[in-house]
Amino acid sequence: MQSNLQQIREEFWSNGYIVIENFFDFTLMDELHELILAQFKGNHDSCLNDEFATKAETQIVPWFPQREGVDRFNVIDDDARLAAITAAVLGEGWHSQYCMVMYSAQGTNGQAWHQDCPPETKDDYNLNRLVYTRDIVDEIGGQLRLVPRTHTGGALPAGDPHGDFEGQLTLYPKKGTLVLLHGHCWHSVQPVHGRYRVSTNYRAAPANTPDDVTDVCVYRNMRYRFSTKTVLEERVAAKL
Ligand SMILES: O=C(O)CCC(=O)C(=O)O
Ligand SMILES: [Fe+2]
Repeated sequence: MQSNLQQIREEFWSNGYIVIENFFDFTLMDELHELILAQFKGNHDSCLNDEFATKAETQIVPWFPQREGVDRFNVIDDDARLAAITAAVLGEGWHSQYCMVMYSAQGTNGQAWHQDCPPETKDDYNLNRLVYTRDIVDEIGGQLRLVPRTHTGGALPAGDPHGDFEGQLTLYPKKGTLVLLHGHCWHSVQPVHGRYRVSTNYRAAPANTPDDVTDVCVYRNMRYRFSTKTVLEERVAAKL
């Protein structure tokens, strides 16, 4: 393996995430961004139900462009550099799951702290390959927060859905930045007070990972199953 890929693999597995700036060129980011804006123009209906949004303190509108034949989004899947990095991190036999654009309108609360899938089965996890088509800045909000090294730290503690953690980092990915983030690593998205915020996630998984690995998401106040829209477990912080 080339030494830069080796380095990426080591950093990812040590911290649970890695940020690579200027990975995608601006022309491509602008092109994808225009397609995203065209999709969301006046159309903010979410397929996630309101009960979920309220309880999870998470307000995003997901869009799966490739499922609707918007093939231009394949360009990232077809990027040989990204494939090489993904193989370095996940090992041979990895596969891509889906591309999901996440749109947050002005005045929405982002995403509460979560793990994309339960950490108890440590070998079953998703890899978030996050692409940012515009800079994430304080004026807009929607900063990405995470707690380094928690990909091996077990379940997110029950508690305040948006509350602070010791050691948390706030990331400001820029246009063209690639963030790789382990699905078990604790992460959240800050509220959006500017016009809107978008990110695009090309999720991938190692060989032999069940297709529905991200069906159950772990929040600080519950575990939620998306396919049946049910709360699997209410979680309450232990009193001190
Ligand atoms: O939009 C982001 O920056 C992170 C979104 C997220 O939590 C995810 O894709 O799992
Ligand atoms: Fe997530």
